[in-house]
Amino acid sequence: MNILDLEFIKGFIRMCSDGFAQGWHERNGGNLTYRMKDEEVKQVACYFTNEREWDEIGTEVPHLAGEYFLTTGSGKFFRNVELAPQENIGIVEIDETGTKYRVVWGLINGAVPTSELPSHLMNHEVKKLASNGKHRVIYHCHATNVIALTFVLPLKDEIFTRELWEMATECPVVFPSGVGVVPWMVPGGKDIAVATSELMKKYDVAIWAHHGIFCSGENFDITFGLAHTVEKSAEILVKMLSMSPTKLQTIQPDEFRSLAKAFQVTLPEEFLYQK
Ligand code: 2HA
Ligand code: ZN
Repeated sequence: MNILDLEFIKGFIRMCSDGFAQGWHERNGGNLTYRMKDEEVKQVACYFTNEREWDEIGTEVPHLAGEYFLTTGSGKFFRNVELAPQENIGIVEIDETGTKYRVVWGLINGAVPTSELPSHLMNHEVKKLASNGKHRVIYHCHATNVIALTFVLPLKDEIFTRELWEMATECPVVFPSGVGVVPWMVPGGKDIAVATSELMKKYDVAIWAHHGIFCSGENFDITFGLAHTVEKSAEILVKMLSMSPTKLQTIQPDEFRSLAKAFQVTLPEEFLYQK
């Protein structure tokens, strides 16, 4: 068996390539992590090495103690993942205290996990607990139109959620809980990790002002599809605002309520305000 033939590794690599093809991963932009299933850990354990040192995560994630994650590497380019997986991605093990990690596979030649590891792990912890273990994927990308909107819309959850919902009928069905907005912050550290994980208790998507999308989901399809849907909606809004500062018509609050009923989703009333 070749480790690269395993479905979860193939799915991870495909998501990196798909994200690059969308134009969301210039240079080393963006990062992806996947919380492995127990049976997947067993399948690949024979490839693991214990030679690498334990390192500080930079935050505490006690509910992830003993878990294994597939992760993109710090400074690595998404466009290279498919060509040389072992150099650009790797598997990390979390220690029993939830404060340290070590690389057990991949990330060869001394490479290290994504600089956003604290944000990824804190959000994995929040989403694991909130979803009863179902959420496994955390994805960060530099989606162009979402970033553009953070210069012209007020950085408020209710504004971004409502504007994105209005741009495409499927949006409230794809992200019924809405989107959160994190003000501009220094990337890579504990502060942005804490701010994002607070929002992710409520949402599956957080928008980092002037930076990109941060989102969570059960599998690669759902998580990529979520980022794709948010960015598509943002693109429509950018086009609309380029044509006119105002809308001649749009989807109304009562129409969202009918949509929610028909598609059996709950849309929080806080986003269905009268304008
Ligand atoms: O360069 O996207 O947020 C990786 C990043 C940091
Ligand atoms: Zn980034």
